[in-house]
This record gives sequence, C-alpha cells and structure tokens, in this order.
Amino acid sequence: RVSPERTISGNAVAELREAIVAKLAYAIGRTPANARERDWFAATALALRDRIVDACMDSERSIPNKRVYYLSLEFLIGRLLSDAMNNLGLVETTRAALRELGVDLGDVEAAEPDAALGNGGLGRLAACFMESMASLSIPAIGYGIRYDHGLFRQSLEDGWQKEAPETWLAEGNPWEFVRPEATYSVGFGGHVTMSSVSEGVIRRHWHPAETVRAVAHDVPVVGWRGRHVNTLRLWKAEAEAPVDLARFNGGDHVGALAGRARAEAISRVLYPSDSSAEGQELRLRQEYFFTSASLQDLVRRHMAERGDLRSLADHAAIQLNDTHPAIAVPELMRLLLEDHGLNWEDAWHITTNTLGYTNHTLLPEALETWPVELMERVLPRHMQIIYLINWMHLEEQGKHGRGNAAQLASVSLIDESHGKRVRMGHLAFLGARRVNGVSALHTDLMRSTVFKDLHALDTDKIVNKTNGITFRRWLHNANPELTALAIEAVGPEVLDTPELLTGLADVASDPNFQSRYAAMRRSRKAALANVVTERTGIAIDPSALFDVQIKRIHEYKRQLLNVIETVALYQAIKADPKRDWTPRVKIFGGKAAPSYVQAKLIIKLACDVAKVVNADPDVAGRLTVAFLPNYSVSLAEAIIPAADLSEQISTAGMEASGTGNMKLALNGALTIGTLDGANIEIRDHVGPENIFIFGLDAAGVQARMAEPNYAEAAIAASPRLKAALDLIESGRFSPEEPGRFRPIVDDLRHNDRYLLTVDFDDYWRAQRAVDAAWNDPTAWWRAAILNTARMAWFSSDRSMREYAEEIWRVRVG
Ligand code: DL6
Repeated sequence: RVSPERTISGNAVAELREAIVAKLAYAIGRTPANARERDWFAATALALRDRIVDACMDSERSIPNKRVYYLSLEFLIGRLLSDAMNNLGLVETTRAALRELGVDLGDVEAAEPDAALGNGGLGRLAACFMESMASLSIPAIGYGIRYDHGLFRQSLEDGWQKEAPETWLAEGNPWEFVRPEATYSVGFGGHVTMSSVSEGVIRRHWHPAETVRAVAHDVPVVGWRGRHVNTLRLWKAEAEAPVDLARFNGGDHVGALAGRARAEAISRVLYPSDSSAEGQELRLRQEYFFTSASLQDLVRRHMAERGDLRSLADHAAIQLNDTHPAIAVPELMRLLLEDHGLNWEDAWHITTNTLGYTNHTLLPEALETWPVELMERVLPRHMQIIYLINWMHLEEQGKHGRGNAAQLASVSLIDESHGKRVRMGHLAFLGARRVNGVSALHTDLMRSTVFKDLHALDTDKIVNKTNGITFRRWLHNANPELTALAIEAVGPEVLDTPELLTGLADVASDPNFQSRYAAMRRSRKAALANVVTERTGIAIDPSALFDVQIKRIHEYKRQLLNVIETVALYQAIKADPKRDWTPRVKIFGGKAAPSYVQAKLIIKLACDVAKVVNADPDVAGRLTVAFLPNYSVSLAEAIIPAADLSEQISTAGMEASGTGNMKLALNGALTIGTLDGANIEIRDHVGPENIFIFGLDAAGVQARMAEPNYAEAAIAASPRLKAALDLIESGRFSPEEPGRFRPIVDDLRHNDRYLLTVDFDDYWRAQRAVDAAWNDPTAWWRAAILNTARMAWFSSDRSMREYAEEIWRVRVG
C-alpha cells in the first residue's frame, strides 16, 4: 500500500496504539483479549476519527466565502477506513500499531461493512466528488439520506438472484456524529391558506397535515494529506412523537406506534433501482424529506453567517445530483417567499443563481415525472409554486413568438400526454443557472433530444462536465503495486498530481517495466482467482485473459451480448478444439433491480451458460465463465486491478458516461467498447490503437432503429449469431426447463430495442482482435501501460475543478 508517510515514527505508532486500545476499552467495552475483528475496526476508526476531527477544526476555523452543497439521494461510499488512513498518511502507522497488538490491518479493513447508500454510477460519482472536493479544499457539504438498509445483498440460488436486506448499521457506525441540534421539521400534505399583508400583496401559508423530523448524522470526509475536511450530512427520519400515548393507554399498543413507523419508513430503505423512475409515494416523500431538511439547514447557516438571504447566491452553490432533489426549486422559493418574506422576482433570481442541475440519463423510463394529483396531495404548496413558475415561463414564450401549442407543450413543466404529470427534469432545468451532462456525447444528446426546445431558449445553459473518479481510491488504495510502479517511474509527486502519470508513456516499451507491470497484474489476478473460487466454487486460471463486465444488470448495458458471444465462442471451440484458442475467463458481476424480470433472467442465463461451459472437458482451459455474487464497491476494488479486458458495450447513445470504464482503463485493462458515453473520450485519450471499438455509433443506432425488421435481417445475415440463439433456445443450457430462455430469444428476434443482433458480428470481430493482441505480450503490455499513463485526465479532481470554475464559481484551495 502507498501512503504519503515517508517514515513512520515509533512515537506515532505508540500513540496510535494507545489510542486504539483506549477506544476499545472506553468506547466499546472490550479488552484486546476478547475483542472481535469488528471491535478492532470500530476502535481503529474511532481513533482515526479523532485525528480527522483535529483536521476538521482547522478546516472550520474561518467562514469560507462560498460553500458547495451537493444534494444527492445516493452516496455509494463503500468502506471508509482505507480512505481515511491513506488521506491522513497513517496507513503504515496504523498497520504497525495494530501489528504490535497482534492484529492484522487487512482483517480489520475487511470487518468494515460497505456503506452501500447508492445503486451504481450516480451514487459512486457523488462519493468520488466528495473525496475530491475535500482533497481540493473546496468547502462543501454533501446532503443525503442515512438509509438503515442500503442496497440489498444479492445471492445466487442456482443462478437466480435473491435479495436480502443489507444491514450496515447493525453494529453502529463509528464514523458518524449525531447532531440532534441540527433537526428540522419536514411537512407533508395538508392545505394552503391566504392572507393579505398589505394592499395587493397576498401571502400563502402551508399547513402540513403531518410533519417528520430530520435529524443530522455527520460523516467527516477527509481530503488528501488531511489538509481539509468536509462533511457528508445524512438525514435520519424520526417521528415528532415516538409513541401515541393516548392510543397506547387505550390499549392499542401496536397502533400507538403506527405514526412512528410511517415517519421512519422514509429513511429505512434505499430504493434498489437505477435507470428507471420509481413513481411511488414513499420515494417522493424521501426526495422531499432530504431536500427540505438540507435547504432549511443551509438557509439557517447562511442567515447565521451573513444575516441576509439576498446574498445566498454569492455564498452558496447548490448542486442537484439528477432530478431526485429537483423539488429544491419550489422548496427554496417557498422558504424565501414564506419564511423570509421575499417577493417573487427576488426569490426567483436567488433560486436560479444558486442551483445547478446534473443530468445522468436520457433513457425515457428513467426521466422522473410525478402525477399532478399525487403532488397536490403530498406537497400542495409546491404544486402551486410549480404552476406559477410554469405560467410565467409559458407567458414568456408567448412574448417571444414561440407560443404555438406544440412548442408550448414541449417546454411546459406539465406533461399532458398521459395524464397530467410534472416533469422534474424540466423543473430542474428552469430552476438552475447551469445544467450539465456527464460526458461530451451525453451533453450533445441533451441539447439535441430531451432538452432540445428548452436549450433553444438559453443556449448557454447546458454545459458538459465529463465524469471522473478519485485516483486515491481507485488507484492508490485499490492497486498499491501499480501505484508503487508509477512512483518509481515518475516520482512520488504523482500522488499529488495525477497528470504526472503521463510520464509512464516513456517506459511503456521498456521490457523490464513491462515485465514488472505484468507481474503486478498477475499477482492481482491470483488474488482475485481465490475470491472467485471462494464465492462461486469455480476455479480460474490466472494466466488466462480476464475479461470483466461489472456493473448494474440492464438491457442497455448489454450483458446479454457478452453472454451470447460466450455461447458462440463455446460453439466455435467445440467445433475446432485443436485450434490454439486464447484462454479466457469471463467474469460478470452486478445486481438487477428486484422487479426487473428480464435482467434477472439474463443473470440466470449467464449462470446456466457458466455451468455447461465450465463442466465441458472440450473447452477446459480455454473458456471459463463466472458470475460473482453481491457486487459492491469493495468487490470492485478487488476485481478492477485484476482485469485485462474491460467490457463497455452499451448501445451507443444510452450510457450517459460510465465510470467503471475509467477505473478499469486507469488500472490498465484494455477496453472493448462502443462509441458511447465517456468511452469516446477514453479512446481520444488512450489512442484508437489501444482500445477495441466496435458497433454502431449513436447516430447509426437511431438510423437503424428506424428501419423495419432490423433484428430479423441481422440474424439472417449472421450464421454465427443464429446458431448461438438457436442453442440457447433449444434448452441446451436449461435442460430441466427447456423453454426458460425462449422469451430472451423471442425478444431479440422481434424487438431487440438495444440492437444486440445488429452489433453482434462486429463485437465478435473485435473480440477476436483482442485474442490476437493478447498473443503478442509486448504489444499488449505496452497498450496497458499507455492506458494507465493516459487516463490521468479522468481524475475527479479535474471534474471538480471544472465544476468549481464554470458552475459554482467557487475558489479551489
Ligand atoms: O453520471 C454517473 C452515472 C453515469 O456514469 C452512468 O452512465 C449513468 O447511467 C448513471 N445514471 C444513473 C441514472 N439514474 N438516474 N436517474 O444512475 O450516472
């Protein structure tokens, strides 16, 4: 492991050792003799937290000129111990302190549960951004929900995904501080009244039928070298009254707790779905709950520091991570109008100069809309404000001669095409000063598709901010061996300045460096092979090419394309077993939304194919398939450094950016991918000769979709694809239920919304180019090293600098 500490001092080790033992005794009530690994973890975390608090006090000594408030329904932070040790420069000190106590640091790290407060890319991005903001000393507070249960635990029972609740808080969370003094009331339902303040000025007042308390729980986020500490403030929902005493005393002991259960339900469980809108009342309550508490909190802070809300936009930048907090637009208006007595124009000016909105998807099923009827019932005052914003906005269009019905319908906040629904993306768009996409292609598509007409009204509003990843976690912590190689090659300054990684290009052809780079990969593959065998019982050979697809299971991400190619490869090997096939291990990992039937069937197919392929002596040693259950941030940290090939094969135009693609390429996996999301920018950086691109581009996808029977035509033109589909349909992989996968094949033949059939042959070609490249190790390792060298731009520090300059107008450092 790499750590900024150059030397470890005996005193520092002794001090930390004593601090850990004291925490173990006085905070946890254990002695070293009877402590479990979980206790050692908690004691170590508490001892380190003290150090973070010291740094935190420094960060908070003066009031910053401007703060960033990052509102996100998801923060997929994973484990925090290694981040904290690394950023404090205490990895080796902690290791030595624990060693003196007879405890292994690795075991202690493994005892920390993952904080899985997110589904995938969107939540992980928020976690990377928080780390980068702290490392860049950008004063920031992240706001989210402290879910009791994060993303479900996935097990595979005979290849079928089963979900169980995740319990990261079962033994408490040593990183957090409860802040009862930061508690806010959040209202729901009720009615609105009017009063006349003076002539012609009417004020409205919301009288919620129900209120829920939002209690702050703070997790410190320490930046690189401990220079700055920010806060992740997560809200827990509590009932105003823990028990209805009247009902209890009347004998209704269960009913007396109903109000509490209803209130606490808000922060109970993370909704386990990404890339599809939830549309349920509890979800709306979650969204409003954390948005309202966060805005109340930041308004209170601003008033305490500055005393006048008119200067809010000068001192606060509020970023909405997707539309989940889009209700912030009418909520901030409400607070300004009702609680602080501002007039509409001033309130609107402040709102639209304070908010920014990041869009993360253009998939129609993921664009949030809420039925007007539901909004009127749950948030009646907000609905009034939305109507007024919309009325003014549409009036404005009329004044500029854009008032025909079709134009107005397309920019209206209310979609009337199937019942009346509020378009949250449009609302966030109107309420924000800047709206950003997350890769160059995605941003272009925002301008030309979903937000086309809104974009025409203000062509400066949409800007691109390509995603990034924090190298501290995804290179330094996850891959210490590679980091050590980089330090040797380009100097220790690379830890502070990722751009220096480009210096690795100078040694990309050096045989000595290549062989050490290959040895690093080999050792990570051996470690991963153990994990795979432990968790699946499947033995894999570390000398084979590790071909990895790890991400949420979704049709647009096309794991199915990969599985069908696996079947075709299996058939090809069986037809010609004597050929010198490139040995390959296909590794899959990812969760499907529990209600996503097709995605779960794809997991089952992958597992059934694995069973047949792995048991067939004809392909032994050439092709192995493994589906690793319960994919998580921690598992990603083990898989990514061990990957040779990174599968980024979504239908072009559908993956907004991707960030797994960046983590894998940074660690030197070569990408096989489509011209989608950030893959395009990765190709531009690593060079087209160091990546395997295939398939239609976004324009090609649109054109092909307009053709009739494109899937039928593609299948007819590809005997290899037809044979693979026939084999799947024949029941060869599901002999106990021959028709199991027929729905998958039928869907491809008659529908194929994601153009698997159309891209299949080119994908096969690209895979065979991968085989050929693998058989030229000198060229392969050169390309891998060049990937690492040229991924420096994808650091989330770069993303955060761009946001700071162009969206938030806040100083870095
Ligand atoms: O921007 C982070 C991440 C992108 O890298 C992925 O491409 C994109 O799919 C993901 N979007 C979501 C959509 N959720 N919603 N709404 O998770 O964002």
